[in-house]
Amino acid sequence: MANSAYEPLVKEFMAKVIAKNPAEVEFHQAVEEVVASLVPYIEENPKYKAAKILERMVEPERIILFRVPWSDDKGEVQVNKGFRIEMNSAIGPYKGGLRFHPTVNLGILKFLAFEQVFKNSLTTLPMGGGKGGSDFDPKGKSDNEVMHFCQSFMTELYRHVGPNTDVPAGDIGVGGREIGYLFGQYKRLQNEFTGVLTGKGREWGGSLIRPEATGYGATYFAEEMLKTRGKDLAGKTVAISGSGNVAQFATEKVTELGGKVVTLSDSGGYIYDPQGIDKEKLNFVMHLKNVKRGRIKEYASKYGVEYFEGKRPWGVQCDVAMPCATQNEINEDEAKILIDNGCYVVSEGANMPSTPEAVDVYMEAKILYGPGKAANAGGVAVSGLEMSQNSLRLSWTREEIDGKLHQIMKDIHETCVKFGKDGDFIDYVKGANIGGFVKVADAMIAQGVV
Ligand code: NDP
Ligand code: 2IT
Repeated sequence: MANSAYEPLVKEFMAKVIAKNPAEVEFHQAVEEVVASLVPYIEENPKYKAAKILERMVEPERIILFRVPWSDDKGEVQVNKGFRIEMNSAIGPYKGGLRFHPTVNLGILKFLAFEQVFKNSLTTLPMGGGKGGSDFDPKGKSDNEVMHFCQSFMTELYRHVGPNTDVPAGDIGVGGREIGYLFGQYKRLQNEFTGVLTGKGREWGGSLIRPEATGYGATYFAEEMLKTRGKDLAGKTVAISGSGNVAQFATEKVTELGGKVVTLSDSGGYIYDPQGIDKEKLNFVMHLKNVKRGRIKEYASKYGVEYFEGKRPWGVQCDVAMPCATQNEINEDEAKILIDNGCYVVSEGANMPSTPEAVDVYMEAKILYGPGKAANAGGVAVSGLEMSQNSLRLSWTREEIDGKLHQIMKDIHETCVKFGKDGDFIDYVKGANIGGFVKVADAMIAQGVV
């Protein structure tokens, strides 16, 4: 992926990162992609080299690791790992989600925290980057167990976070229910009602449109990319993976803009509905996933469509693909199949869903490829707006927030074009990486060696 003249520099930098952070493969992957974009830019702007900005950016400012003991409904003691990566606070308090999933480990959270720094900078709002979570699996747990886990998690985390220090939010396995339990425990321990988390309920400091923001934002980003070719989403066939928060609201917005969403998935497999997942069917999915906490397979029996067990949806015919589940969910072969089937837009709702080899396939085919740190920045952008509303002790209307979200996604697209345009082709990876880097790097230089 690196410009060949700079490859030795990228390799040399990566050798050090790998030696210092062994076994953190997702972190290496995320860093390498960014470094490949940034090395040429830094060579042209030696002030960043002299200040060792990249070397500093790959080292988290602070990592908090802790034990999370809790007891389940049978009274049995359970122990999980707790993490918070405070990656970079050059342009604002640490900001980023919490992920509760059995696969969570240090390398995965460091990749997410690293990406978050660039993403948050791209939103134009004053937020640094962080990420956290646990290897706790909310699946199959009762509400009572989830509450006890969240209370234990916050009993340690509360001393490290705060509205001007570090403001967590949701991610995989952390939605409105978990944010509620975490907030309740923070308030109790700190004796303070404050904007320490985003994604809160509307009645207690949450922002309208925050649940919708990531999926809506990734759809607005797809629409902006399409516009560069004089097109829009109307009449387009869209393959979406996942069926959680991001996938649900991407489906809603794509459908509203006239597109037809034909797939959704979960870790069990995917459903293919060639008629399209309309409003009524989406309501069924929302109830199934958010209330019943069931499996996407049930959609197939309810609507008489096909379910593909253990498979991902990238083999279907589509114009647009929106991976909205997890990292590395599109590999090289799947990227080739997508393109062979006519797909020419990939807008990533998930973080790093495409492997580096898949990204190479997109670049080679010169499709419209919006990487996660640009395309899914709408979620954290509205988190930033939630923080502003909490500070002002005011709430803005749905229309105001959706309008601001839409404008932010247009601005992020514009930034990607500014830094990534290469003749007729827009390299959104390069654009997002350089566009996200500059503000953070300049702030770091201004603040001295810290
Ligand atoms: P949810 O927990 O609401 O949904 C996650 C979905 O992805 C579920 O359908 C889940 O299936 C599926 N999934 C998760 N892990 C895997 C896996 N290892 N293999 C296959 N399927 C998997 O999470 P979100 O919708 O919030 O997050 C989805 C993605 O979007 C993540 O990459 C997240 O980092 C990213 N993101 C989220 C933002 C937000 O605001 N929530 C903001 C920006 C990015 P199952 O239920 O079977 O596990
Ligand atoms: O990956 C992400 O941007 C998120 N999970 C949302 C972070 C946030 O603070 O809203």
